[in-house]
Amino acid sequence: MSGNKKEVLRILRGQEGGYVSGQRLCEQLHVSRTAVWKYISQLKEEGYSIDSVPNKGYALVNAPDVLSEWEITSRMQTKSFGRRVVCYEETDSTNLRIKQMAEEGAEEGLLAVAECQSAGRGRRGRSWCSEPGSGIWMTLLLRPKCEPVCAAPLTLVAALAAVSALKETTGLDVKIKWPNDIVLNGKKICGILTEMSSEVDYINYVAVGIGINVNTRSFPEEVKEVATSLFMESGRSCARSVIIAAIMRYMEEYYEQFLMTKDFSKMQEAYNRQLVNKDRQVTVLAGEAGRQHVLYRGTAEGINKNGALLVRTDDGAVQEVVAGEVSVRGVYGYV
Ligand code: BT5
Repeated sequence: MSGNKKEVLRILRGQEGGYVSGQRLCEQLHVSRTAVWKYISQLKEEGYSIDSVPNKGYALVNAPDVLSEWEITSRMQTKSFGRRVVCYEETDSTNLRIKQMAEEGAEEGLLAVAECQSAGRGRRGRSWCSEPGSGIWMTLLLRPKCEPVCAAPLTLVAALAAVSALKETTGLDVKIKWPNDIVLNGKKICGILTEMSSEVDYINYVAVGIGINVNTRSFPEEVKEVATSLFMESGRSCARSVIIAAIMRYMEEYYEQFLMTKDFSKMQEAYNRQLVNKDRQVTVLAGEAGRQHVLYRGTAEGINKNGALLVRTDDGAVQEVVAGEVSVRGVYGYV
């Protein structure tokens, strides 16, 4: 059922505003005219604006900003990433959902998407504010065939995919703040939480969680200093499914590059071009938020092929900063 609805949407989208005859839909879907009419009616009830003209057929005029399985999968242009999507009206955390499905044997490429998370998570026990209906809260399941020590760059793969997709779909000047925040005008628009389950020499799975503030109009007190949304910066609403499909396309491409070398060498240059910290003064801090102390200051020169940030200190030495051990701030604030 949902498969056919997805196909109807996919065919109408392929027509780019033009009309598709009822006959063609029947033939492509191998169903009756009545069935086609039923799918069209259901889509209309869900908020799709579909024009029907006798002797011409159906045309998709407008799609609602919903995160249903058929809305997302009908836009997908990948081989496997995001071809299977599980959508939740509300869940605790899409990372937890993917981890559970991975334990139960789910395949690589499965994507979990939620309209709202009641327990959205950041790194190291921090929380992630996931307001209903306004953002993209999603997690992708990966099963890379490499040693656990090689997995660290996967979080940078996700950052590069997210920044490429956001640039392409919105035209906004989004940048990466090392290692994996996406920022716009000095504030955070997207965060990434990568979690791994592994044996000593074998990765069971990696859950790549991506949170993006898309149509958010305001933030709670505790994050409003650091957070912003695509809507707040551009004044425009964006269709979330378009962004999701673009991220999956880039993610699949970059992931294949990662698997070829088992490091970040093929993407290093592209990443450095998007790096907001590049050639800027940064402060490298150790310890948890609120109790951090300065280790040293220097100029960020970009990342190496393993994803470590190279920082040149005043005495000319170059330090390799490894994600997870320390955090990096601009000298005057978050970026
Ligand atoms: C992150 O952690 O940035 C990772 C966020 C990952 C969220 C996704 S949503 C889908 C999936 N399911 C989950 O449960 N998580 C993932 P970190 O670098 O630790 O940043 C957390 C900090 O960002 C918080 O302490 C706040 O200061 C700030 N923050 C919280 N919510 C935010 C938001 N919506 N937008 C921007 N900043 C936020």
